[in-house]
This record gives sequence, C-alpha cells and structure tokens, in this order.
Amino acid sequence: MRVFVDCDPGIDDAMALAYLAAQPDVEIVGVGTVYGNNSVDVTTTNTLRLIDLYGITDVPVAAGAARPLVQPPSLAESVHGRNGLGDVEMPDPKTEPVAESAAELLVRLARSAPGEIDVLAVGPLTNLAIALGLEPELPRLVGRVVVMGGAVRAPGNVTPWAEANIANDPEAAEVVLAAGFDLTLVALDVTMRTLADAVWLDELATLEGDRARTSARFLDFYVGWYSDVFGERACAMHDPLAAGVLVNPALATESIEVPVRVELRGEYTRGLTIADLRPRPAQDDTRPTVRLVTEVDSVEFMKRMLDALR
Ligand SMILES: [Ca+2]
Repeated sequence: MRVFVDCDPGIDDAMALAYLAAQPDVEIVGVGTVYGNNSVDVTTTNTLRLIDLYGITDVPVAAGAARPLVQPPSLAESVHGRNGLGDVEMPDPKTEPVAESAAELLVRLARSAPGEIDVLAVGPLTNLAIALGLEPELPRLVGRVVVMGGAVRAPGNVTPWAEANIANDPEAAEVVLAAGFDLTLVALDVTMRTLADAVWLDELATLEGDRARTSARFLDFYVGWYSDVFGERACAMHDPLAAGVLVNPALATESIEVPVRVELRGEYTRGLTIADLRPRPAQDDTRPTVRLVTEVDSVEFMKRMLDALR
C-alpha cells in the first residue's frame, strides 16, 4: 500500500504517522504539510522531526498551504502546545522540505502511478483543493482517500457544529467532498469514541524506545487538554483512527454511502458537515457520495496503535 499523507502535526497527526510508519505493508511515498494545529512553518518542521523519529527520513516532505482558501487562519495551541507537539523538545530535523508544494508533490506522484497511491488527509483540506485545481482528474488518479474531518451526527469541536479540519477551511472541504474521490470520512462521530484511556496510556508508559517514549510525552500534554472534555484521563485518537481505517478498512465496522456537504454561509453553522440521512434521500441529487464511517472497532484499533508504538 502506497500512501501520501497530508497533515498538520499536531499530536494526533504524529500518532497517525507513527501508525503508518510501523506498518510493514505500507510505504509512505510523500507527506504534505498544511497550517492547522499550528502555522505551516511549524507543522513542516514538526513533520521533518517526526520522520526522523520514526526512521523514515528518506520520505519527501513538501510544505503546503499557509492559509485557508478564503478565511483567515486560526491555530490550536491550547490543544497541541505552542510548538504543535505538546511542547516536547525534539532534535532539529536532519532534512529540509522538497522544493515542490504539497499539492504539486501529490499531483506528480498521482500522475506517475495512476490509481496506486492512497491519500490520508488529516489536516484542513486546503492542499487537496489546490491539487484539484492543478489536476482536475485527481479523483481518478489516486486510489482511496481517507479524511479525518467533520461531525455529522455528533457535536462539533471548534464550534457547536463544526469539526476543526473542516472549520479551518470550509470552502476547501466543500470542493474536496464534491470532487468524486473514492472518499471515506472518519468524523468526530467515531473518533470521539476511540480513546486512549488510562489503562492504555499506562501500558504505553511501559514501552521502551524513542518512538513510544516520545509519543507518551506528546499524549501527556494532549490528555491534559482532553481530560476536561471527557472527565477522565483520556484523549481522542482522531487522526490515527483515520490511518487505521485506511490500512485496514475492516476497522470501520459500519458505514453508509451518502452525499456530504459543507455549510458555508450559516451564521452559527459555518463548517457544519451535512449528510442526507433521510430514509428516502433526494432522487435528483447528482452530488457524488462519500463513505461515512458510522461504527468502528475501537478496541482492535487501540490494540494495533499500541503495537505500532511497540
Ligand atoms: Ca491533524
């Protein structure tokens, strides 16, 4: 399995990269970075640090968008720390980003191996929207696309209705959801039920090695923020769950094929993801459907996540 990752590390992005890097049958062919949890300069440096930590320094990293298509950017320092990785100090990166942008790298890789490269998108969808502008055939040039984003039958997280990756660039998300990708949406509906809990975190703390130890420190910070949300020592594994579903689709135990749209104009609902869940959806809707994951095997995924860090 050849995978292009688009991300904004970000503590859970770091966990997603760790998960993929540990899979023997996955080759990460490139990583694009985007603003989101921090500025694109910070998320790019973090990505370079992470590929060193995970022993995949030869993977090309391309810096992507510095801001959303339309609105001004907003960052998530309270959730991910000032440095985007829980304020854990890490060595300077061994490499630099490639000269291409994230969108250019994705388009070039997709053209070079039509249908063979899957995409994991776990940040704002700005780079994918830009890539579609460069190559309108992109949905037919890539394989599967798994997106962490949205909140369909669950509350939002940055607003009552909107999830962060979609809210950070609603216009880009709307472009991507309309484009006709073979797209699986891993939304807060399932990621808020896939938790690193106290038992799991205690087991992580027993693991040896830089990968596990650094991850434990990232998650300490993340749990500090999430404990207020869950009322216990736990955090949600948003981005790594999307990586898990990409590598092993059977982890998504239930899903539905539905058109999903992004609210762009609502006074209170901008960034809301709307699926047509009616028993009899509109018959004349020409919008491409996406696969919305509605149930996951969280226990099995968290076991695999721990194995990846082992
Ligand atoms: Ca992310």
